[in-house]
Amino acid sequence: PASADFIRSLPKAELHLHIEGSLEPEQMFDFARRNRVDLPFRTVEEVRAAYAFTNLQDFLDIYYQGAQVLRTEEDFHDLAMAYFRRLAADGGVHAEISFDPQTHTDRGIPFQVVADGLLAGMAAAERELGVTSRLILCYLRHLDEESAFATLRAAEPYLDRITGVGLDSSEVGNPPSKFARVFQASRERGLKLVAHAGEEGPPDYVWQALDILGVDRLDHGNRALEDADLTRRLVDQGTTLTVCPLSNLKLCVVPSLEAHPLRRMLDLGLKATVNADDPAYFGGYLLDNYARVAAALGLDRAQLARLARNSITGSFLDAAAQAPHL
Ligand code: ES4
Ligand code: ZN
Repeated sequence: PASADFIRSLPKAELHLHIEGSLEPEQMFDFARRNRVDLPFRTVEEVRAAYAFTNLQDFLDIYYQGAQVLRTEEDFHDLAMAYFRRLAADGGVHAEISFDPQTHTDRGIPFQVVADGLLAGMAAAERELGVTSRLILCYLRHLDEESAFATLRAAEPYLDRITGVGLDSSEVGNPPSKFARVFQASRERGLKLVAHAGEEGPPDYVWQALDILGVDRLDHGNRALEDADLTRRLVDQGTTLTVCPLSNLKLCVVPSLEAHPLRRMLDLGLKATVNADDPAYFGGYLLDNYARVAAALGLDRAQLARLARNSITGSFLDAAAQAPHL
């Protein structure tokens, strides 16, 4: 089996990472203390014990609660920098990190505080670690389209520093079609488009992400495999799928890592990548995701190198910035 050292040595980009999902319990207590926020937990062990999810909504409830400790620009800077240090240790060279502005603006934290803090952390990571990054603004799909439009307006002064928009949160009952207009407006502003689809939602939601939103990349996409025509479309189009093995395991999207469709995706010719999603909640960062799914599925070095290469070519870096990693 491929060793962790081999995987670490591959230049890799992380394309599906919610920065709020990198908040470790220890950090949650640090931020709560310095911001004088009350937590419903007394110890790190109590927090970890609460991370026993069986579906997406159970996870989201605790993830939004954890984010309440994030209040200042410094918090967002420190959160991002801690993530980039772990990425660099895993042999990551680039990350396209998502953030959920509405989770913060809805509790009175200005968009600027969040964006300035994250952008400062991204600049520090490039300077100190040599890790490049891009920022993806995610609309929360359980909220309405008007709230997404308000978020796009708040982001207006930052659009030169935001690479794309995404769609996350509770999938079932909130189809991509609900956000057709705000995605069109986002595209008109020159933003790249991604969306979570086919994590818990049906293949029809993946069709909608392609045909109605016109996404440049698909987050998850697992359930696309239930539809042969859809699978062929994704192969023919060369759509990058940002797959998250440990997330899928924790949220019971798959019954075991041995049953994960990643190997099948590669065999079908889909452009799959490996990502951590919400590493503090799902039990592993980028290298853990590669190593554990590789062990469970018996992936060989060529398949791992393919996954790493897909992450570079599937990134929103231009060809000149990708070249050193290929
Ligand atoms: C998420 Cl795993 C996942 N799915 C949908 N929305 C999310 N937000 C953060 N993690
Ligand atoms: Zn996600």
